[in-house]
Amino acid sequence: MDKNQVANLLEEIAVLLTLKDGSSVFEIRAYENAARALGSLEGDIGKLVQEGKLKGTPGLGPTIIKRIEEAVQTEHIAFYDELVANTPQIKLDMRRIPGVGPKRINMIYQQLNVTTLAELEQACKDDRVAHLPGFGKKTQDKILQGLSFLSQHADRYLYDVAEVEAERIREALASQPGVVRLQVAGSLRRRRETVKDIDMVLSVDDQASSDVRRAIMDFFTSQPSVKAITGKGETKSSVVLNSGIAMDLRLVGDSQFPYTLHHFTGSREHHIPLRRRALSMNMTINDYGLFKVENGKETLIPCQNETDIYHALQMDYVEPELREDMGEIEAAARHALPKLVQESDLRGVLHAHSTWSDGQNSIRDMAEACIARGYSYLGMSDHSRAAAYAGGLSPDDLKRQGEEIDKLNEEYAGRFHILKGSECDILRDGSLDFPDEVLASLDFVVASIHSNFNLSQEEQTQRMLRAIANPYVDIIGHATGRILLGRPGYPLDLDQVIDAAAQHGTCIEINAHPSRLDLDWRYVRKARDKGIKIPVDPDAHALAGIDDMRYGIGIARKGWLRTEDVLNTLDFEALRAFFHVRRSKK
Ligand code: DGT
Ligand code: CA
Ligand code: ZN
Repeated sequence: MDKNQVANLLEEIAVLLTLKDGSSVFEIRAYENAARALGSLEGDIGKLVQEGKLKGTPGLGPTIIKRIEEAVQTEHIAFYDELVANTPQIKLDMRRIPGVGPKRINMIYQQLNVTTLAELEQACKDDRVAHLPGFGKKTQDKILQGLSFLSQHADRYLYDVAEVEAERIREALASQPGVVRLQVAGSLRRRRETVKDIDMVLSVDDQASSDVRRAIMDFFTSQPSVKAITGKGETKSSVVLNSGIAMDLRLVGDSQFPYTLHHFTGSREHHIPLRRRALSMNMTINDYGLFKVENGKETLIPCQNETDIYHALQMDYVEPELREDMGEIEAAARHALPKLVQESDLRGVLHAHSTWSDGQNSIRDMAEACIARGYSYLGMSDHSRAAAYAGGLSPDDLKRQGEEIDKLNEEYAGRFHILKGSECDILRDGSLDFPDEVLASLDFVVASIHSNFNLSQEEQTQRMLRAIANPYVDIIGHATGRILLGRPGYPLDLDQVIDAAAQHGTCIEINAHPSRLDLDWRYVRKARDKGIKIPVDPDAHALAGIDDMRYGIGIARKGWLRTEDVLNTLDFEALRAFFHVRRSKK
């Protein structure tokens, strides 16, 4: 387990304790603090455990250190498993309803005697939830909306959660005798923001015996992360993992691998026009192969890899991220696909928080972490005063923070640069939380909505348009405010927002946090087509958050972005010039 997974597990323990009768507040806080402490720790957790270096870390008591060691050494925490087993299923189910926290869950459980979400829905419809102490009609409506959101997103998982699970199994399988090729397929390979299940394709030698195939399938279904086996054969096995994610493994002879990988990578939507193209060229394509059809007879067109398949169809290779039927088939046929941005193209980090607001690390620690990752700049953007819950800064704080940044920049003497910025709240009327002269004193400004989510679409759009038109707003942060699998974004006419951003030269970020991935990739493409520069921003609240940029790159690629479309692929001088020019134009 890596640090983030352990921290997540500790956080889960805190929540489960809250759901348990008679837990001590201190114990709950201890797990919350420990999760936070881990997030701000630099270095490999396995190594820290091995060298006994966790002792003395602020926020980590002896019991919790033991649990962390257990997690690292055994991949699980028995105390957590026990808590899960002892929590009523309906409480766990209710956790997935957007906007319902542990306190409400406990109240519903104690007072209403519901055992399923369907029963809870009925209780809302019978008006029984509104009458609970501290609930009311509005809360009841919100729960109903949450339940409907949930049923639309049932059984999907965040990309990062599925990726970790898939990678663990891929690594284990890769070392098995007889495995020739092995690759993740499906929506995970296409880097969708959420996935239903994990699809994997594995090949063995065409002549491999049944024994070899069976041994691989036995090994797969006996992995420690497998909770249940739902199907088992020599060509396909299906399991459910401990996390609840289902996984299919398909096993083929190596000559069939490219076709099968291509088929199960999808998407279904990509395959439809592709199949049409094949037919128009007297070919047919399925998971067994690509065939030339002549006089009703099919002959296999030999392909070593997916590139060969696309070439046989007189197309350029289509990256998995683009296989969504968004015009990639025609572009590949015209040899006009974009050369997609890569993580290694990123030169620096914009949109990050420090202990000045709700971040967990100092500016210096954040800067050092950026340097360690090869970046050459860090744009700090702590919250503004309206975000009081997040320790938002006053103009005076901002000035003092600027002095700290000046000192650090002096120390780094051009080796590394910290930009002075703010994640400034967009107020209800679309004005900004700082007056112009304060904003003008900064190197760059991210403007975000953190309040008044309930305005009408018209009001919310006008609010956003006003912020976009503000000459000191360089970047719009997490444009829609959505939390994947958590809550939909506030209502916004994104086409109007994109038009306005293009007109004013305002950037719209891809917030790389795996629960946000906001702007959505479908709109990233539209923004790019209008010439908007798009930074990939980690919105890091701790050192570990900086590593989220890779999820943002996945979304950038799904949005057809090239290096030149992504703002923070610019080097420091070019970035500074970019902000300078766009501000002086106003
Ligand atoms: P997901 O699992 O909902 O996140 O999305 P996918 O794309 O991974 O969908 P999944 O797991 O149902 O199937 C994986 C790929 O296999 C899919 O993208 C295309 C291919 N596939 C599966 N079933 C069918 C089918 O009935 N027709 C066609 N044309 N392709 C299919
Ligand atoms: Ca899938
Ligand atoms: Zn924010």
